Amino acid sequence: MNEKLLSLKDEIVSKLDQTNDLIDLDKIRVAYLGKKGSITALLKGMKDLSNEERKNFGAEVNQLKAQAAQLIEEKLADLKQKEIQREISSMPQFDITSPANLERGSYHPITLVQRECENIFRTMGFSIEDYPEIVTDYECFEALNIPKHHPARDMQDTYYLDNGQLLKSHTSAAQNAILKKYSKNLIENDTPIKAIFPGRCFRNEATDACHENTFFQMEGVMVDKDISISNLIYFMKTMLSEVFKKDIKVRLRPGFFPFVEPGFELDISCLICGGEGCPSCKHSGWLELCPCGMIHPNVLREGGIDPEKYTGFAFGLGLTRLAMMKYGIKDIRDLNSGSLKALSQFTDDE
Ligand code: FA5
Repeated sequence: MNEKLLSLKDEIVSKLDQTNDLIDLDKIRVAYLGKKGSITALLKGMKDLSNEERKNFGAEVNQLKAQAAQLIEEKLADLKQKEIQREISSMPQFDITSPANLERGSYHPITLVQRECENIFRTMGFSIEDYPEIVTDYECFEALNIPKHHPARDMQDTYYLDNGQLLKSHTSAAQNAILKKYSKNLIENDTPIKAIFPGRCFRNEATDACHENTFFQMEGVMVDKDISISNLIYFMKTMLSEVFKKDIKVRLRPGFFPFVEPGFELDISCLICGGEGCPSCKHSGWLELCPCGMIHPNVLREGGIDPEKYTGFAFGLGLTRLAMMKYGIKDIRDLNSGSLKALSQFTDDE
């Protein structure tokens, strides 16, 4: 590689070494690989070179481009992992070694958070639905605008039974059945569909402090005439403010899920620093909590609802993540450990 390119590579490596922040990382990506980035400029400038020069130089610039992209990708994975660890370690302490209170049984932390969310949504007119853990490919994927071989399936590899059924990888698997169950009432009686459906989900993935192969989500849908993103924001904000017992600011960022359009990631203002910016929220003042969006017309249609007349929102709250944040549980694996020492710290007056 020629000297100029080598020094550019050194410059990128050194900048990446000094970066501890996703925003800065993106600035680096744009500065080198963006439309006006320096590596892109080198590629554009090749038109002025002779054929021979272009051949050698082009190969080297492309090599540098691939190396830079890989270095940035690795840094991104590293920063994301550190960010999750930081978020978890700055939570209130949960002591797995504290003596077990075996005199009195206690509810599991996820049960407590789930019941709290259910009560809040019930007061806002939502029904609570139960749904099987074993579902079909149609329920989990096809009805959600994820046909066979769609790349979105890669994110949700799960466990399959010999008969082709599978352990549901997300609570969205119940969406189609819920829409079908209530569509008649919506169309004939103008009764909006308002339902939440908490449930256990399964994914074939390596476990770590923040990922389990078995975890809980809570899905919610609302469908009616003229439902908009403002309704979604209102319900999420109300629910989160109740759960955390304080006013919670929320914001939406674009996110992709084939069953919503547009799709978002909903962030909450950081509970540790109150939105001022701290290491837990990578100094942005925000924490990622709940993917959501406006239900895709194909999904509404598949549920027997005319997307020309009705619109709706859906969200998929990570209930296990919420329980971890609320109770300051550092390692997700403690929740499935069955350890009475760990779990008996939670009591409920019910
Ligand atoms: C979904 O599962 C979508 N079905 C959510 C959705 C619903 C989007 C409706 C739009 C409309 P995702 O794969 O990001 O999205 O998971 C949602 C949440 O589940 C995550 O934010 C996280 O809190 C939780 N989650 C996902 N995988 C795991 C895991 N392995 N361990 C623990 N929690 C997990």
